[in-house]
Amino acid sequence: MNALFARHALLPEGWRGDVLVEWDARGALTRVQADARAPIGVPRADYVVPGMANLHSHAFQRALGGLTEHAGDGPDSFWTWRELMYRFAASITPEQAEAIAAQLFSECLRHGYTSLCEFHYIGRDPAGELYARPAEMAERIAAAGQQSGIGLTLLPVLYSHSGFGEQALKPEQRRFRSDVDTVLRIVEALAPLRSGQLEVGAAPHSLRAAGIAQIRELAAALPKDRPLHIHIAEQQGEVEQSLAFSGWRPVEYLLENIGIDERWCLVHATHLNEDEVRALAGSGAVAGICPTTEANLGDGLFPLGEYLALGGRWGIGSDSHVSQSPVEELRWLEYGQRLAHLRRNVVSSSTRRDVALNLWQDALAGGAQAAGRAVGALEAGRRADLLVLDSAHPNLEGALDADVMGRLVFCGNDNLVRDVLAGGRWVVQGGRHMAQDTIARRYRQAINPLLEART
Ligand code: NGQ
Ligand code: ZN
Repeated sequence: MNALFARHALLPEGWRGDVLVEWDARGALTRVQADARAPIGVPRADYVVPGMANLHSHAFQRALGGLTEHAGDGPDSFWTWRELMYRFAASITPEQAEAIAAQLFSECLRHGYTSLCEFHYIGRDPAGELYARPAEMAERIAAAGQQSGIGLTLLPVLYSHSGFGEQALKPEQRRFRSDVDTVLRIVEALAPLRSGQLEVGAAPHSLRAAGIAQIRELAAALPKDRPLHIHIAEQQGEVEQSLAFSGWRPVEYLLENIGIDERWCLVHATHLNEDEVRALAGSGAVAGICPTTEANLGDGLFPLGEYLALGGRWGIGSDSHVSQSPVEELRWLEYGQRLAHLRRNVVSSSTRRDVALNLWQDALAGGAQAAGRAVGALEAGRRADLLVLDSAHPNLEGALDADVMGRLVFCGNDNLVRDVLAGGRWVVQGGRHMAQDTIARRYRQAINPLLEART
């Protein structure tokens, strides 16, 4: 039956009672009616919230989680981590990439993400040649998406240089090499996969890996309704390189040279001056904040308070996947600000006082925009992506509407997501993903050769 009756459901206007939710065979919501009567035979739930959109992922990095936490000879940094990551990326086969992605996606679903943007840059084989099917690696991600049931936005990546000023790629970047034509070929090859569950955009990797002229060309050639994502200003080193090359800071440089608007997601955007905060907030683009990865890599803290005061849009990504939980990302996001500014309840205003609710709703809106898909709210016409919380868990005992989200986001470490509907399919029930065992078996087989190769 394509219906659910929720005693409490989080709708765009806030919590409502007795909500009847219906969806069609294609997985789109057809009706969301509050103050309804429960029809006989329709399953019931206590607390229902929209599934979260994950706006930034490199799926293969899931298999590297926990393996880069030993100190090297010198001071470790983002850049030394990157060398380890490149080494890991060097030999991954299409089969392994698919198995790792399926594992990741099933975990993301179990923790409450119902869609994900894959920023996908291993496009070539280990020798640096195109596969016989140029979209082979992206198609593997799509296949993993189907096995898991998660909604996807595939972002084939433009990656031509190793640094500002069109520096030649390094040998260890050979699997990533692409130009505007290759990216557009892959976008075209993926076109038949577009559906309610899958969209295709594109992503210049960074101002280091793509020149301004290339970015302009790609943005002009891609259909106007498709999302564009870019990594930017994640490290102070990048800011310095940008200044040395162009005289501009990275975000300033991008905003001055490319018409940045709602179709753009600027991933990280950690290091901003006041003018950049104002310009980015005013652009309508989404800041793609990835708190656990940014913490893991020692990036720094996004200036969230200032950005929110100017109406800036943002969402969350799990990026390198040291965490697969939106609760953990949102908690870190708020806690980082509390620690830096010695205050509490940062993501709030006099008219919006429920911090966890604000975190969830804002991340949903930004994540949906960055995904370029009709997701992010319990509302007719959007995807049927929802989470049923475990109302039998002690953390939800006696919960009022006003404290459900606070308990979900800020209390304890148990996963309160019990059932997950993604694109109109129940893909998680009782905390278990429908294909969890098969997916985990393939994952174990896939990563063993990679772990042996690692030195
Ligand atoms: C990536 N990851 O492409 O996976 C990047 C590192 C780079 C993050 N920025 C590589 N977290 O930016 O050059
Ligand atoms: Zn990234």
